[in-house]
Amino acid sequence: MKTKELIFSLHGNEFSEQLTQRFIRIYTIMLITSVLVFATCFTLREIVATEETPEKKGLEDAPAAEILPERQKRSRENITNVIPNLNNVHQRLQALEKKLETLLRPKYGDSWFSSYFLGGNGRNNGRGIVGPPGPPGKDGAVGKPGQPGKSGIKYVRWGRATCPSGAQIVYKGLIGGGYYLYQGGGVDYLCLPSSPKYDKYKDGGQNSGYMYGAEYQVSTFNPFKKNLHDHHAPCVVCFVKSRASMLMMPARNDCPSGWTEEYHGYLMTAYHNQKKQHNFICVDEDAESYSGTRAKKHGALLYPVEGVCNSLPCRPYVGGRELTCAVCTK
Ligand SMILES: [Ca+2]
Repeated sequence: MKTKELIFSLHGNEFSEQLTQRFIRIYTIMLITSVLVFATCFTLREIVATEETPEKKGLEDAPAAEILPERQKRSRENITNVIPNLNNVHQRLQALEKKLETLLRPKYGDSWFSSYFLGGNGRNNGRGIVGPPGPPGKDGAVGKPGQPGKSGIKYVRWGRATCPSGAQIVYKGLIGGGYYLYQGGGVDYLCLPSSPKYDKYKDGGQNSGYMYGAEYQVSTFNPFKKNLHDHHAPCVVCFVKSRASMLMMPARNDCPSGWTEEYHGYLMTAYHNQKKQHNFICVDEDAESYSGTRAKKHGALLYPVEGVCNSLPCRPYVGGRELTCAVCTK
């Protein structure tokens, strides 16, 4: 396919429209130029005609030696008179050019005149120069509310089998831990469910890790409302849907500002001089017995926790005083 046919096939009507507009502009400028040239010629003719009136006839009768210098003098005068007229025409042409340039500048750029007659450089596929970006648009409408976020927090209420108001029971059971005379095994107290489910197993001891039920050891001092010495300790896992964080506050029986108290009670852990180590847990101040009867099996043990001076600042801490605790959510 020839180049011209290719151009027409690519641009179609748009190319034809641009060609027609350019032709009209060329025709307009040629017309204006013709009028100006005609006006100039007419002016020159009038000047020449003026020179040929009575004064010219008088010269015909004069001797040839006098006619030649006189004609040279008058020619110089004519030229001197024509120059201001030509300057006037030139100024008008410049004014017209400026007006056209002002009208066509947005489409053809700063050098429209040279581009117009010598051809543009074809930037942007002949579509003109891209203008500056417009101002930002208005803000859009507010979107629909999103889906409720997933939140909630769980905690263990040690020493109780029911959850506080506003919390759901996940499951309940009894506190388990390692044997109080063994060094090995885990150190965490666990809230074991009341009904275990087994998969593969082999009954009988195979020298494994061991899990024991936990008993309160409060014979020397019982901070609870009931006498729970040697009783198995219950526990319950609670879930609060409306809050997302949990804090176990040691040495305080209340919660920081902005936090909701779930329960408060006393810190408990393993005996300080026995081999078994355990973590500290917060047992409810109104702790209960798991089975209702005294067990005295001495598996995992739970002792109150006393502060010790010389390492803790006394005061405000008091040596030998049982430490409180609180479980808080937010
Ligand atoms: Ca004490």
